[in-house]
This record gives sequence, C-alpha cells and structure tokens, in this order.
Amino acid sequence: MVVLLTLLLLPLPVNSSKEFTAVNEYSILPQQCCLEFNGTRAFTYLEDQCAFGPRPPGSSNLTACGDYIIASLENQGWNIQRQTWTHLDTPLRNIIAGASSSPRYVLIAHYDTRPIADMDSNLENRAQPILGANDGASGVAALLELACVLPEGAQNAVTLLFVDAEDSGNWNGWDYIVGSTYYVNSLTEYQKNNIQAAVLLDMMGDADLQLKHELSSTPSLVNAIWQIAADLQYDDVFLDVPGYNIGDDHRPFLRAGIPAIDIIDFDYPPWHTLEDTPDKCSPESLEAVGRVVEAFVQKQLVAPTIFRVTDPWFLPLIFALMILVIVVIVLILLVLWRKRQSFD
Ligand code: 1BN
Ligand code: ZN
Repeated sequence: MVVLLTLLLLPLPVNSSKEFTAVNEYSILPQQCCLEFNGTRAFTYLEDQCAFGPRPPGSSNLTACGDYIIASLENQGWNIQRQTWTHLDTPLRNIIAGASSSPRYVLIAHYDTRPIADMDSNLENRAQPILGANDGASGVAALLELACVLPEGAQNAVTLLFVDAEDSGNWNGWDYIVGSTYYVNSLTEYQKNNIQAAVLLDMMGDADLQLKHELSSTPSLVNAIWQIAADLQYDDVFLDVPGYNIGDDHRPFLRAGIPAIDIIDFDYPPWHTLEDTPDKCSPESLEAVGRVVEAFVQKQLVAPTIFRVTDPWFLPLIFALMILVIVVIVLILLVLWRKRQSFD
C-alpha cells in the first residue's frame, strides 16, 4: 500500500521530446539536452561545399553547390523555390526553402564565395578565387543542419534563404549583397510586415570563434540571442561587447524595416585570402551558433518576442533635452527675479 501511494505521488514522467524551462513568466527556453544541432554533421556540410572548389557567381562550381544544397534540403522534406535572374550578364540564383509564402522568420546565409583573394599577403594569389570555408560555407552548413533539427512544422513559419552574389563587391563593377537585395526587393509589403526577424549567419565557423555584437543589427534581437547564448553557457563564444559595423546580407532587411541580426566573427585573419580553408574552422563553433539559433527558433515558435527595428534609443536623449530646457528656463526666471529685486 505504502509503495503504491509513493508511486502515485511521484511526478509523472514528461511525455514530450522537448522540455522547456520557464526562466521567468515571459521567457521560455529549451534546455541544452533538447537541442539536436550536431556540429560534426554540420562540419561535413562545410567540407562538402569546399569540395566543389571556389564558388564565385556564375561558375559551374556554384551551380553544382546550389544543386547540392537543394538536394540536401529536399532530402529533409523542405519545399524549395528557386529565384533566378541575371546581373551584369551573370545568371544568379537564390534558393528559398520553406512551406510558407509569408514566413515569420528568415534564416540567411550566402552560398557564393569571393572571386578574388584580394586580402592575400601573396600578391600572386590576389587574382585567384577563394575557397570560402568560413566566408560562405560555414553559414550554409549551419542552415543545412538546422534544416535537419528544426521541429516539425517549423517550415510553416521559417524560411531558410541561401543567397547568391554576396561577396563580389569592388570586383569588375559588382556590389556586395546583390542576392539578398534582390530577395528583399521581391517581397510584398504584406510579406515584409510578417517577418518578425531575419537572422544572418556569416563567418561563424572560425575555430577561434569570438562573436561580438554587429553594430547595425537590431539591438533587441541581439540582446535576445545573446541572452539565449548565455543561458546555454556559450558566453565564451558570444561576447557581450560591441564589434564592427558590417555591410552584410542583413542590411536589405533592415532597410525594409525588418528586425535583423548579423551573427559574424569578423576578426578572421584568413578573410578574403586563399587561407580560408576548412582547417581554420571547427565543428564546435558551428555547434555553438547552431544550437543558439535552434533554441531561438524553438522559443519564438512557443512564446514569440516582438522585436522593433526602430528601438527608441532617442527617448533618453529627448528626456535629457527636456530636463536641460527646464533647467535653462528656471535659471532665466531666477536671473530675472534677482534683477527685479535689485531694482526694488
Ligand atoms: C562579409 C563577408 N562580407 C564580405 N565577406 C561583407 C563585407 C563587405 C565586409 C565589405 C566588409 C566589407
Ligand atoms: Zn567575404
């Protein structure tokens, strides 16, 4: 009888594949144990892309890599749309994965690589195209792994966007961020209004990963993602310090009024050199960022936070100005009163 009563009083096992911790009444976070993003598997996606060789816009290597991305996504049951157009006589293609024509979240990576290694210390290398293990393949690898681990039904809210022609700026008349600009320009006002957050993953596979706040990113979105990283004990990777202001694929979203963040480690010595190879990257870095983004999406699907592009940074300024005006008026009145007294 006592055994029966004890068994009845024991808490029931939770019959759920996802466990959530209520941190406070407004925030619900998945526990680390429920996150499935696998850095080792993601790293194979990074190596697979590099095996195609350098992947500049219009190249057969990029076409083959794009076909590989499409095949991987279709294998995971994702719906695919191809957005094709021509720019400077070069055929370009964005790859859009998801089931909703009006997603609430867009996760972005560029799958092209820079046509020239113009930062290479060896002058003879500068005309050659880069392999882009970190600058190109890392973000794509993370999105392909997210395609495997995001919950059933995520497709209805999340679009995975693989953009072409991010990295050809200042070369033969090209700009940076051509593919993401084309995507955002193709959205209707309704679609833009529906996107709650755009999350760009770029150069986040560096083995020595130290992420700082990208300065043009939406502050409330940065804070939300950095808080999740801290809760998952990734604060050694997600440093709570300001970083650089980067003209990257999140900018067209910001310009369209959509909250956006660039998760990027721009302190990467092999940047735009022939040294940007898989040995400079690590599964651990991919896993840290992948799990934080996985947790972010899970949390947003359960208990969404609303982010605002125009954070009211100017409110304290207005408040300070009002105090200044009041102080000046009081001082003027005081001086007038003293003058009047001296006349009397
Ligand atoms: C990011 C990775 N970017 C290029 N490769 C964007 C960028 C453009 C960064 C210009 C610095 C200058
Ligand atoms: Zn680049």
